[in-house]
Amino acid sequence: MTAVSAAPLRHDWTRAEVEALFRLPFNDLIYAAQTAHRRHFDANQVQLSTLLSIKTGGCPEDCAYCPQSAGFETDVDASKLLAVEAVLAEARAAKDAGASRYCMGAAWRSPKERDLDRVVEMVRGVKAMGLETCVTLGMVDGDQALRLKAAGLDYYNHNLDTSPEYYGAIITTRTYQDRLDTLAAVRDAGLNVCCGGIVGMGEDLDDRAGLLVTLANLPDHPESVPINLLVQVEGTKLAGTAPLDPLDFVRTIAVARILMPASMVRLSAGREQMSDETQALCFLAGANSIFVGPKLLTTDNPEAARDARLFDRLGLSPMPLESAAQAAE
Ligand code: SAM
Ligand code: DTB
Ligand code: SF4
Repeated sequence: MTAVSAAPLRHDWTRAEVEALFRLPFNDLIYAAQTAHRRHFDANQVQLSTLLSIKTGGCPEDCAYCPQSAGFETDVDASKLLAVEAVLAEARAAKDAGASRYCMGAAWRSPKERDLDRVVEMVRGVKAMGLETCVTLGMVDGDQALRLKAAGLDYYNHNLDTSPEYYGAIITTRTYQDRLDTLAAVRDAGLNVCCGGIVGMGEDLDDRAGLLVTLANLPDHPESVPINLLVQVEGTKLAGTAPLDPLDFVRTIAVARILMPASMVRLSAGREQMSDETQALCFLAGANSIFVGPKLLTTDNPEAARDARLFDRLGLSPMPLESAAQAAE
């Protein structure tokens, strides 16, 4: 099935409208989300991405969820920026394992120029393998975004994480506006935007609505919207947070799909802790991208065999690179 055009994309959602979507009877919400999904995508294809931490831990930021913040005692060992060749070897292996997109993440507030030089080489090399490329390096300015674009970068990931109201309870070392400024720099450089957030951080329904309405009302919808379920890591400020009802997670995916129908909605962190049945509901609600491989950045992700079994049980197949690229057109 090829993508068909649908109603024009909206950027004028009100908070009340989005909260009302969250409160729909579950079946009505999922039906609306699946309908929107089928207007733009093949409902039985899911994009496979691979993630690599190219610089781990020791981060100066205080994000309350993050095991890589230097402010928390966690099991994460800090390491320096990897060598270009080491990253390219990992990317080759990911391609051989069937990934069509390769994402590289660094535990930085923002990249230093010398570090960016090396990341530019990584992007060039991964792109030359025919993989879609994505990096997440913290805050970037216009010049840095342009250098990454020139190297062949397809997507820049930078999350808003939560609603503007709840944000201050999660991060104090950079502002919501800092994040919006980075997103504008990325967009102005002609890069595709990958931007989403985390749920299960003790926020309420209004905050989940506030995150999604902010994303949907950006001048352009992010082409990729990662929805992470908090992975609770011992030692971080959010360890011990009351877990989110899995059906409220599914609702978040469904509302993201309805608000941003032509974007890739990525079922990101938290799959290792989720049942196969919850993941199946996420796909039904319109999630069409996942990270594969045994690790996210520092935490566990399902083993390849579990994902292969799940795809088999659900009759899902990996999305070809060309179909994923259409979402970014
Ligand atoms: N340091 C850069 C930054 O924060 O801009 C890039 C890497 S950072 C680890 C990328 C994203 O991972 C964060 O924005 C957050 O949404 C997500 N993340 C980090 N720790 C997480 C956790 N424990 N559970 C779920 N998502 C998490
Ligand atoms: C995103 O939104 N989720 C990914 C990716 N962007 C870089 C990262 C998830 C990290 C989960 C915690 C960890 O493994 O350290
Ligand atoms: Fe640092 Fe990114 Fe973790 Fe925040 S989310 S502490 S910026 S690595």
